[in-house]
Amino acid sequence: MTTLPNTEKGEAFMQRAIALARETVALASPNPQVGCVLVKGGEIIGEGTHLYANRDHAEIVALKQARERGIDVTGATAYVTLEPCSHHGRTGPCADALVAARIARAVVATEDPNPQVSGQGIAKLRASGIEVTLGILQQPARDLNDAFAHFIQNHRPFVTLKTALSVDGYLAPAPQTRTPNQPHWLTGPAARAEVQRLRHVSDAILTGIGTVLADDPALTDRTNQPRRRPLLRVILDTHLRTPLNSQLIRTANHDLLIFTAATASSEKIEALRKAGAEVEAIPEEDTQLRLTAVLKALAERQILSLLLEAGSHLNGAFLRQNLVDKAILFYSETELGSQSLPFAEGIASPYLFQQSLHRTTRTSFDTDACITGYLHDPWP
Ligand code: AOF
Ligand code: ZN
Repeated sequence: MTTLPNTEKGEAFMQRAIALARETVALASPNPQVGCVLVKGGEIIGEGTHLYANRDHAEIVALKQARERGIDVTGATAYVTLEPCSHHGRTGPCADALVAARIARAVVATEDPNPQVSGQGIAKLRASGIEVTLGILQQPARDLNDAFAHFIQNHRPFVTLKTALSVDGYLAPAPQTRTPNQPHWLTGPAARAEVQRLRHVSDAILTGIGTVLADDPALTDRTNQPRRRPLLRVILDTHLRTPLNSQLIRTANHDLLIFTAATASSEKIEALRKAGAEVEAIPEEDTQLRLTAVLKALAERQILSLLLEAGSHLNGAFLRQNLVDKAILFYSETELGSQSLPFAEGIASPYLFQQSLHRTTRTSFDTDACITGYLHDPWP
């Protein structure tokens, strides 16, 4: 008798595979987060995840674990959060390894959006007589790999705009009413901890020179959770005004990238490089750095996910150019008043903007509300 994969037990094994995949946050990129659970006789006989540093895919790790325990995997069921691959990349095809291992069934949460695989891994398994069930817990499995899915199809990072707003929809007090070099906090500690988590799940974070001068932010991932590569901190600074004594420069450690105009002064470039920043020229468009060129340069560095933590100007530019894929808006209970800075230049109200989001969720962090939603669905 075979247990049906869509029974509660089947779902529980897939839940376990998803939980395993979730643990690889910041350790799998630029590959997807994947988990695999091998089950025989109703028992888990092997488990695996993919860590980019270790090369082996999740299925291979799980097969090795079962074999190391001296267990024969013949006839087992593999629960995998992503379709087993069919191609030769840094490793051989997992579909072939599962066929060679003579498993009986595969339960797959979602197809691989990688055009080199998409459907072919499943086809390979089926052609070898392995029974494949597709789509168990598809949405939570996909949620783990939004950035991967977007990147592998569009060759551009998945951009998440994050902002903290007043209850009346403003980003910050007007500059003339503020103390320079000091951030103005709207949201509380719980929301700020969530922002740290958002930084942790991102490959890079980007802001503009305006925010650097106004807030002197560090833009670091302070979760103390392991990451395979440092969070790349990116500044758009057309005229190289980043102060040498800014927090960003003082904490630079092979993780600070300044994009500037081709016309930037070579002395300034030299000084910033000496201070530990990497400086790269980007073509201009209407006196601004071309954002599509910025995203292309980041893609070349294998940046799959980009967190935009910027001011009105860049928020507006990214949104107007339709380059934001997901938005996360925190609303505090504080009121700022109509003289304050807008959430995004050219966009009258964040509440109106929210109407254009899909798959919105509402949560709260103490007294702060959090609205998330997609502008583009990263999955095909
Ligand atoms: C799987 N299981 O655990 C992962 C998969 O260069 P490679 O060989 O590491 O291949 C990377 C591609 O393999 C990646 O783009 C995605 O399509 C797939 N990832 N596949 O069967 C895994 N991580
Ligand atoms: Zn694979």
